[in-house]
Amino acid sequence: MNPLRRVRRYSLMFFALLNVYSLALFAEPNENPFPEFKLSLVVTDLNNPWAFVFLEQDKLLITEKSGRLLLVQHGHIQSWILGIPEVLNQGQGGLMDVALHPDYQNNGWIYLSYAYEDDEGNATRVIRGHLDNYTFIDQQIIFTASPLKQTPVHYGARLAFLPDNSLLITVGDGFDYREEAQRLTSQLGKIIRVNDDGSLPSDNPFASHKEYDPYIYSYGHRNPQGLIYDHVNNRIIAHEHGPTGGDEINVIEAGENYGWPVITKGTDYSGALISPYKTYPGMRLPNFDWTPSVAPSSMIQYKGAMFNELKGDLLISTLKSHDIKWLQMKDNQFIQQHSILGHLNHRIRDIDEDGDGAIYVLTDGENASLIKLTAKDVIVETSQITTE
Ligand SMILES: [Ca+2]
Repeated sequence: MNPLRRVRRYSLMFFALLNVYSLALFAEPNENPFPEFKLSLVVTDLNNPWAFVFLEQDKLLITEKSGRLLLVQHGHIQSWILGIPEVLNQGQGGLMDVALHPDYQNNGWIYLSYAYEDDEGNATRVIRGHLDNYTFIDQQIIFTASPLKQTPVHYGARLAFLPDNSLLITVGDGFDYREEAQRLTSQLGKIIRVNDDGSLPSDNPFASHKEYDPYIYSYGHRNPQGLIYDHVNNRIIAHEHGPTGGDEINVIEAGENYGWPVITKGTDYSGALISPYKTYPGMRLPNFDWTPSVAPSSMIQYKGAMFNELKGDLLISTLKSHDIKWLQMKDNQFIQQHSILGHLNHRIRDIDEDGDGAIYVLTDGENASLIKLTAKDVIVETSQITTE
């Protein structure tokens, strides 16, 4: 047997055992109230994946940092998509998020974010295009963050559409450029809002300020990589990586300042204080904070019917704490969190749900997998589990 086959067979056994373990774990009385579920493997052998999106039930696109966009159907990689522009695959950068236009069924627009590089530096860039069989065509550049930076880290790069079809894009502070997060002339450390074709929305908060960057929607961010529109409470929610401690969830409002690097509950990686301030006039405090850090990587608001107990709550994937945080909401407030999947001991990069409400999580790094969580009483088709 070749070594790869052996590894894959082992990993299947591994997950089969985990499946039993997770059921046993949640059978304990007074334990985690997360509903019982089963795990199955959808795709294995992914190489540093970053995000995925469902084109339809059982058909999805997965990005890999190297620049590959994979089309996966019924648990098998059908092809990788041709025509994806060259990406800067270095540090935290590469091909990153993938999102569908809210009217994708009619217009077919697919949006990608990635680390763009030219002779002068690098930036978070967003493009859109159409899928024509296995080729990405009709490409248009929607956004390129300015100014260019030299560090291959803190890109943000998460995409989310608002109900008016405008697009929010997170842009990180570039790490070495953290003071830029407070400058309204720079797009670093910001949440950006553009129309779906990349043009400027006339109702952006700084659209009429000649001296400010009109694409800025909110500022004072570090490296936000979770971004959703909360359809229950009609608001925007983002999370961002803090330094050491100080990971945050913020309710985002137009034109507001979220404090970085003037106020933070975190400290620098060296242990040094970033700022003497914990509060500052005109700067928003986080709605929820993780200290020590969990390294939140992505987020959904659960909508499906499969796990009714989760409806309207946030599910947040984490890298550092190797789990999914279930953040319960009540009357606009974030009231309590529970953790699941910690026993897998994997960094988790992305999370989403399918049309049935099954939850999918994407592990991080080399030899990564897409794993499906199904409610205990739902029959899992074994054909969806990738075997030899
Ligand atoms: Ca903050």
